Amino acid sequence: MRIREEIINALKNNLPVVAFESTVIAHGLPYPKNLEIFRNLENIAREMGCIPATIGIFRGEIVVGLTEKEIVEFIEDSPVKVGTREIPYVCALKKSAATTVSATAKIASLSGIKVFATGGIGGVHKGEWDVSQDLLELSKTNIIVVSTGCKSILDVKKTLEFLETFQVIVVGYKTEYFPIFYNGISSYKIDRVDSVEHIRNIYNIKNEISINGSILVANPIPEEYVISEDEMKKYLSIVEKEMDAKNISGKDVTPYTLKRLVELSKGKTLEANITLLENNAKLACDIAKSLVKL
Ligand code: PSU
Ligand code: MN
Repeated sequence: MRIREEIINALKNNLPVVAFESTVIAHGLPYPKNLEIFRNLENIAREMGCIPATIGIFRGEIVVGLTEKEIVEFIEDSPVKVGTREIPYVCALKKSAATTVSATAKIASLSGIKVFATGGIGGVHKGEWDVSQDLLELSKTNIIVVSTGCKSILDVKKTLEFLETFQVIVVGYKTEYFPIFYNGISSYKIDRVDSVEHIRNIYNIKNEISINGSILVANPIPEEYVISEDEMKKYLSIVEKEMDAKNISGKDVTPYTLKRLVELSKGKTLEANITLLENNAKLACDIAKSLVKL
């Protein structure tokens, strides 16, 4: 594992560091917009006084803090998508791989990073058994993950029940309903927090009483980017039929769905995705800064 020197120094000196995942860049967003978004997220972090750490596997090496040059080469490598359990496999083959929420959370926490910003977490899919490693990783790894809840294609109720069974702390930032995108919020109630100080206190208490696992901070999508449930249903029924016909399953479901939604919505879901990623990056930075305050 290689951690960029700036990040090692920041962690040593108690400066705020925020991790970002690489699956959303490599598999969740179209090229070359994805590169622009990567740069945007890193710039937002810097403008807010934090050090960004984009995580991925680059030619067999786990990298915490991919550089601009590396991320370009990384995307050219057409990296596969890996959750935690696939990390050893791709490293042994010296391949490049994009890390999902599970893999990124695991690597970030191993390197001492406490806050991680993403778009949406994986969850329990509708229909036959398909449960993301993200959920299990969140129950084992000590990190604060800021996300816009999860996508409405998932079984939101079962996802929340899973998180409860595995004792993952879930809080809504300025909302008591679990957010989903692109519809805004679901009808499922969660605990509400209204400040980053509250999140910091929950984090400290959780650690004092040795509750293992993450805090999932669910940050809703801004109102202007909400797409109505009816409109989403229309797109999703098309995507589901296509996936059935093409036999798309397992880890290809999310990337395929994201790509088709962008096309079917004529870019609306892409705009929403970009905004929510930026929004989550900002909240993650505020949390990271609050954690390093003495
Ligand atoms: N949900 C999104 N956008 C994404 C992902 C999920 O709205 O980019 C990505 C994340 O990296 C997440 C992964 O960790 O997909 C989950 O994939 P799976 O369901 O195969 O575990
Ligand atoms: Mn899956």
